[in-house]
Amino acid sequence: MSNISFDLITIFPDYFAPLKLSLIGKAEENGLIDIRIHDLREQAHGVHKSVDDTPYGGGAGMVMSPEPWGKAIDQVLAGSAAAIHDLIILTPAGEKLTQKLAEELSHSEHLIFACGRYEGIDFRVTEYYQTLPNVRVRELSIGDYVLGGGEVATLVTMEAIIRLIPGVLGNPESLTEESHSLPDDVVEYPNFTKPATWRGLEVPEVLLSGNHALIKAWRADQAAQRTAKLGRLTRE
Ligand code: JEK
Repeated sequence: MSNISFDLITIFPDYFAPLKLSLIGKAEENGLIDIRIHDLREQAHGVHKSVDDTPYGGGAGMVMSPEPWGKAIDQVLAGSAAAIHDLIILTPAGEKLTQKLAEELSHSEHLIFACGRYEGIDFRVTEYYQTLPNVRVRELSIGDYVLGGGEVATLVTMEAIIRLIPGVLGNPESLTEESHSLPDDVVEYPNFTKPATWRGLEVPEVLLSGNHALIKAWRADQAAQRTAKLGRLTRE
């Protein structure tokens, strides 16, 4: 059994309430994964428990100080028996999350997610943990738009990873299908279910025909049309 551990570090632990729900909640209940959430603020000192400061070199906004991050990450590392740790730092400047990367990360033993806020985390945190032989640091972005922090990006990344862990999905057939058509280069055909007529709209007749070869060809054609419309390249 895999039993991947996830440690999330954030100043907003409440963002992770939805991890109790649905697929991820079940995976944790079933013992397939372990999730621990850490409040970065607990590593901050002083009356204000401040975790940010003004940027060297000037500029707008605030930068997260390295000290609380170092303490929080060291504590997580000390509490883990894993041989290798993947430290994921979400940042708009990161490598784009892809299905291929999610697949790779689903084989990890221990994933640590650093969720920044403000303008992000002092870069020396990335630099320091890159020097440790048992830590793989990855700066990731979930897409080309600007979020307010790393929490939602962490939820997205975790969902993409966790559904790939053996035993998490009820129907692993869909995973086999996905491995042949990655979502970043092949677009799905449209789906229909009952009733056959809804608000005057009919389900395409071919899908009611029972002719599986014809259905397969129709779906391939629909997927190709949608793919072309998005200006993407179809494989084959
Ligand atoms: C982590 C803080 C907010 C907002 C500065 C960035 C170019 C300068 C940081 N796909 C994704 N989008 N956004 C994030 C993400 C955002 C974060 C943090 C992840 C921590 N923020 C923030 C603005 C800026 N600009 C764009 C111009 C920096 C993300 C992921 N993953």
